[in-house]
Amino acid sequence: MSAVPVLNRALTGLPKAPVRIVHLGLGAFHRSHEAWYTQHAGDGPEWGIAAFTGRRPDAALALAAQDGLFTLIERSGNGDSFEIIGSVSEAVDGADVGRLRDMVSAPETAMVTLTITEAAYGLDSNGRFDAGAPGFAGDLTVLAGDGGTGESPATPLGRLVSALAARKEAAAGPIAVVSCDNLSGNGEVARRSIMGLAEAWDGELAQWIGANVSFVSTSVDRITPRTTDADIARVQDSCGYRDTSPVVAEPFRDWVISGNFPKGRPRWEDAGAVLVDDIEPYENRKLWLLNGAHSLLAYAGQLRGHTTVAEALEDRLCRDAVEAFWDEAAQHLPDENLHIPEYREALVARFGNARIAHHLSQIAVDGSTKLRMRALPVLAAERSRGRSGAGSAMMLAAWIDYAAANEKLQDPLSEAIGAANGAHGLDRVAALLNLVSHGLGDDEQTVALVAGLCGTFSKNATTTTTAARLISGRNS
Ligand code: CS2
Repeated sequence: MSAVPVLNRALTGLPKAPVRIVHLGLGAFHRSHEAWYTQHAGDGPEWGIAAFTGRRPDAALALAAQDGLFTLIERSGNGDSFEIIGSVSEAVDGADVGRLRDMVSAPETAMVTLTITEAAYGLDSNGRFDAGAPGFAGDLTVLAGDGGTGESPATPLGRLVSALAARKEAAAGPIAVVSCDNLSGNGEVARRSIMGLAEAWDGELAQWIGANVSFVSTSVDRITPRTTDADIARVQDSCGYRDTSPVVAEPFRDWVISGNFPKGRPRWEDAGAVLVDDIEPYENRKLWLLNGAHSLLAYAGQLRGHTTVAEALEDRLCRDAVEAFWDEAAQHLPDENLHIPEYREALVARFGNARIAHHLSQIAVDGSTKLRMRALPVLAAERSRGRSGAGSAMMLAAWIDYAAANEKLQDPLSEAIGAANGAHGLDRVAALLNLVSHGLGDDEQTVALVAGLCGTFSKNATTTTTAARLISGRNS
């Protein structure tokens, strides 16, 4: 019996494109989204990606052993289809900051794209950049030592600022920084964080960045669950080669982009990406309706004993809470071009794709940062119209109950959450709300509203509970 070959370029005939994109955050989402769009751009063969991992080298080592190639398993409700993606020309351990500096300072490099997670931008509970946030203070000490200590920055943005300094030194010209994280105004957030770090380190670099770096905002979308051993086995059975790093995604994908690319970009629009002047309405639609519902399901669903998004959506209590939140959010998405009813309908179908085992625990991480963007804007907009905002408050209440049920959360504020959990009753709710947004816990009405909704998603709750009636209005 002949051995199963390992995926590689000779096997596929896919050439390696020259690197013109540097990416930070080599995870499954980058591979199912930007790497796919780049492969499908008409001029894709001219645009290779050098992708750096975040904290661990594993993903880079595994991909490098396959010449950067991986299989995208597109998983619909009816079956799987397989495609080899070849746009990642180089996969690098993120700790290799020397390589990052070399790549970013190459004149051919046109952009740095980011999927570094929302929490990595170092926003404080008022949404402002905090140079004292964990990690940044250490990076600034390392940067101030100018490498004399032999150490390198450890955060993605610390590494990027070091690499931008190399580009300035090399006089390699302007460049775009493109955030692909789920933050509203992500280009502007990236600008504030990168400028904040640069200003704290070297004023001349900050000036250079101000004049040479274009910060592009994007709204990204493709549901990408974690790859399992069964997925790896399925690729081998169906494709006849061994791939240690396939990625699974739903058929749907979307990319809305706004900003300038001073050194060009792939023709992503050939693959369906949309270039717009005003990205905010698209971003709000995606962040509130998709990501907001995801967070609500992540906490409510797990409290109810569910594991995946599809399972949680089947639960009437969770589904009603989602619909109530969507009703509220839709009030603040008035543009007809956003086609909200159709968008909602499509989301129900996407979430309901039970062949995509999208784990609620994966979505539940970093809640303090995510809820700031997913629940609070709708809550504030509702309250400014004199309405209760109970649908959005429900998301906060579910997170607060989830925080009580899980001793150690994966969250940039996990320690403070642990401390706040030590308080009781309204004080506890207020302390936790203050971590999502400083001052929110001082708003007595909001605290009372959220506290009144806590307990809604207990395992034995039914749709006839008072809180459920309060949010849905459809069961009363
Ligand atoms: C999810 C997102 O984990 C999460 O917070 O809400 O990763 C979501 O699956 C993507 O934004 C879909 O495009």
